[in-house]
Amino acid sequence: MTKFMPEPFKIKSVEPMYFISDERREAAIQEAGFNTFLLKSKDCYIDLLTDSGTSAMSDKQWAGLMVGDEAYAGSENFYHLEEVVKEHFGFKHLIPTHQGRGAENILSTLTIKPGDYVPGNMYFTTTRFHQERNGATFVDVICDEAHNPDLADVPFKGNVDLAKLQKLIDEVGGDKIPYICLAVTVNLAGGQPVSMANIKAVSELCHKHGIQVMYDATRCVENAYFIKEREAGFEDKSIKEILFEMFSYGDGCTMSGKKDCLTNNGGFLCVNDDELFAEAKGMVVQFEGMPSYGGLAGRDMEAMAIGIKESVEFDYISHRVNQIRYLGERLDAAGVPMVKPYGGHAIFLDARAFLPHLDQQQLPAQALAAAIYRTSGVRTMERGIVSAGRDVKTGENHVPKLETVRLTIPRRVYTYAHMDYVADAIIELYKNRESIKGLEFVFEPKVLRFFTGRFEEI
Ligand code: PM9
Repeated sequence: MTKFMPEPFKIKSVEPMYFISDERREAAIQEAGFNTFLLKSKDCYIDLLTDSGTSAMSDKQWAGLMVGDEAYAGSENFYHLEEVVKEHFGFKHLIPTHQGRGAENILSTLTIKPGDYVPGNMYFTTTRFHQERNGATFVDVICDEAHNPDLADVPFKGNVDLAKLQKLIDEVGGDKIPYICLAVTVNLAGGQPVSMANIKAVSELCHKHGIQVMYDATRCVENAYFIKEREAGFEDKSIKEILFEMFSYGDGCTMSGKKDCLTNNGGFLCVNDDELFAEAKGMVVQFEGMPSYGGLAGRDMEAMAIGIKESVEFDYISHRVNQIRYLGERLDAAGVPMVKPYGGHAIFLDARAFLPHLDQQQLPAQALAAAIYRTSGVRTMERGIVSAGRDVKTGENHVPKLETVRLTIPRRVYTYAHMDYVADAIIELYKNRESIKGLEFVFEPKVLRFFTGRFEEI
């Protein structure tokens, strides 16, 4: 049997892509201040910046756009989305938002009081931003293994370390912790999953102390796939059943629909608590729109409802994870250092091991992402010291153990042939890695600096 089964779709509509000349790439990376976020899309040959909003929609989703009910209130598509979310996630209440951070804003504003603590299994940029904006201190309670890129045999590197969580509860008390943000999978750990056993244990511990369990559900289908593949007792369960069980232990979630819901736009907040739901409805009308659309068009909600159903199809999700594994294995065979095991949405290159001649203060991941673009036209993203930002209290740089470049694979967009191009380009660059110079900031924005910061070669 073929190890890597072909793409589980036929191509019905195509978007041409063009190779970018050496001269244009060189000019483009200079114009972008060595920040791949600032490159123009037309200057990118293969775009692995993110898997957010970059999915290819199916024929059924495109057809769904045509049945968009664009009524200001009570759109048919909202009721469809509500039904699908209830069937797959199981939470009692749904509030659509324009994207994930819209939901993060509502949840953090309504539940956090200044001086609170929000534990999480590793930070995410926008998520921590909203927690801190509302006066909370984020506390990382992920297991130590998650910070080590080389531990390839740990199947659930996204797991919460229960001792770390217990220690925080003992130190500050449950009443200072409105919720735990439980990410499934964990983006910045390299797309690593959380086991069902760990989810259950976290839920028990939190609920014992009156702490709500709020999932960051952004890549929850990938998490369900890893549970099916790696956790005893789940091999015969469907992805949908596993997903439903994962959420049955919690109190709500924030969701960026732009990832596992297979859409180009959208997100939502789910909660079980009636009072919190009432307050969230009061807030969504101030910042997003009516509670029955939350910043989305009816057609977007329809595409999201259909996308959720497609995302739990086994052929889709197994191809997705295996395409990433394929890229990982090709790079690994050439000795390119990476976070292992391979994640659910991306390969994360270990920039410090790739560029041992650079100190972390010389921004090796930012430099590597720029060099990959410069030499191949492949756009990737820094996920290291630049993304980590500064401590809000001390102003000092956060210094993450993982200094990575993320090769993020959009869903249903690229084929194995594209992965070969990417692998060849990075392997070639790895042979010439000594030529890559470090970078320094020439413009550093105060918040979420990785999006718009500018750099110069040292
Ligand atoms: N993630 C990503 O590329 C897009 C923006 S940050 C560069 O990985 C998690 C785990 C995410 C995420 C976005 C959000 C926010 C929340 N949690 O982008 O607002 O990966 O829809 O979601 C990005 P929105």
